[in-house]
Amino acid sequence: MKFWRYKIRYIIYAFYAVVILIIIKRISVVSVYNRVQIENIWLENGTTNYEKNERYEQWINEYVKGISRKLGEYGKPAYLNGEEKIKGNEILKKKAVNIILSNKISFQRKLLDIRDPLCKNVTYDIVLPSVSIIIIFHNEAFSVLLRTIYSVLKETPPKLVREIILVDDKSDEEQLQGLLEYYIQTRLPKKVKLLRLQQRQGLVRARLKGAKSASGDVLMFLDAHCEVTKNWLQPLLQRIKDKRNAVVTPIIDNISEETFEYLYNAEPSFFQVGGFSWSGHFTWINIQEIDLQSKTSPISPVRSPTMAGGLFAINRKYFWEIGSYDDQMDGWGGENLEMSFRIWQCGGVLETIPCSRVGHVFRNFLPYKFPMNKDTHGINTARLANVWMDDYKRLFYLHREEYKDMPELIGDVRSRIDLRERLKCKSFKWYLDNVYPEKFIPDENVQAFGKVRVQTKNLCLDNLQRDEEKPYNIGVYECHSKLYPSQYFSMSKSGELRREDVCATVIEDELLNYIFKVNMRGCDEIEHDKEWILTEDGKILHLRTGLCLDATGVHSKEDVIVSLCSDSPDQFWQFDFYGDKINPR
Ligand SMILES: [Mn+2]
Repeated sequence: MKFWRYKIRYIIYAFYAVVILIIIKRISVVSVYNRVQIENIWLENGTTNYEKNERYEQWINEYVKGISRKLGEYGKPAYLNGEEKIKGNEILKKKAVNIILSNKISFQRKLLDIRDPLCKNVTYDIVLPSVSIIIIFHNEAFSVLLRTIYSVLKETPPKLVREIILVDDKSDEEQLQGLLEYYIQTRLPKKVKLLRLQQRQGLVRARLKGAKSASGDVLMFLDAHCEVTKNWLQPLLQRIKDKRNAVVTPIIDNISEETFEYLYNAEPSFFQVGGFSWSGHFTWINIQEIDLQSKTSPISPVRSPTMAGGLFAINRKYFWEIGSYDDQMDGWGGENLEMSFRIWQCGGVLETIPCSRVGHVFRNFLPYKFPMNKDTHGINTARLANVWMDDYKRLFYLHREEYKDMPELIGDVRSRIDLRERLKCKSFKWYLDNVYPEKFIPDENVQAFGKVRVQTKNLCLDNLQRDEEKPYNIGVYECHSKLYPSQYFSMSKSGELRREDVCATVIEDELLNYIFKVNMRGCDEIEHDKEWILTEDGKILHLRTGLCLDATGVHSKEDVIVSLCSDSPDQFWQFDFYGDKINPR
């Protein structure tokens, strides 16, 4: 008995000793490390370095002094007053982010835990893959970048993070030069690394540079204007550990570029996944019916046809095996759809993981240009269309005719086609059928499509260049000699008179009583009321009202109407094409 009591006591002593040793070691490592780093700075540039050092300290002091402790805490909206408010609005217009406000919000502000409550009961493996977090930036605001880094450091278990690799794509903002380096070396852990590119490379090549120098099991790409939330990384790593070919994204919440409010849907199970438009743009879409049905729990991974591109995690070796990026893509844009199609078509899966949530500052415009104002989004998308979209690229080129059959503009894609062959990737049709069955294909499996012409006149249905983001009325315009997107309509198998995402319904004109017009709105917003009948002789009849599409008395650029069906020649319409195949009537 006594013997055991002694033994326990010694074990406790030994335990204390180990704890104390660990603490001492930590302190000395930190101080030695800090000293070494600062000395490096002194040595860097000869005699002026001491001054520089002072100047940076002063700079940082001023920053810290400017921070207002409670501003923006817990993701609440923050506001400025007086002079600062005016300055903030000015910079918002120029840089698409309120940098004046960002500078006043703590680098380490707290955010709420907004995950689905079910996430709190999930346990993750004790051993998870390590991660290299890659953050590229070009002229990102210093405080926005620092908040991104701090939030990662704060919300991620250190043992999971092999390194944080910052890649500076040749910024010219002054604070991102020496000050940033000094700050990292004196105030951030050693695992935060900074790579400087000597020339502007654009998003793809900057990310590739970061990925090449990474050594973690998993690559986590993160934009430089993000804030991660509680336990954001574990669910992503767990999924990749369980499924090596899963490329995963968090739910991306919106951080307001005006107030830095952390916006999120109060219903935690509501989130969207990625789609695309035929013009080659990323869109947010609701979770598709097939994916809702196969869900086993509100927090299980959800398949996403595409990704927004800024934030995702991927097994590092898999990233290289599956073709990393198309390094001939310049600037910004298109690379996210390229990677999305490639992952799906070549045997991977793309998923949103509901228990991982990251806030991202969505900017209304890109605050910088690329050399020579190059349309990098268009060119990059043409590259991916040629490699991955097979015949469906026709729908992209409808929107971007200028790049059709123009290899001298878009560059050589041979190596990417070789990659597709080497990996034995599936067709784009397979992708549409299996991954994105809800994507509307305007010229397949439809009753009719193309321009819709009044049989007796040279007038065609036309969206009159109206904003398709909100409901609008369609009108008529002189028929173009070619099929342009503004005059492209389809009559779907289920009787929708529609365009890519918007469907026609009938409304009474607000000003003119008893005049009915054709209103376009999101097809999934209207459940009933979007059914039309295409008659043998060419009338287009709205089922609920029994009224017919009519151009009587309507001139070019005016709204088209629906009225009582009659034999008026202005109620007979002709589509360019009927049936599945392109065979003019
Ligand atoms: Mn972004």
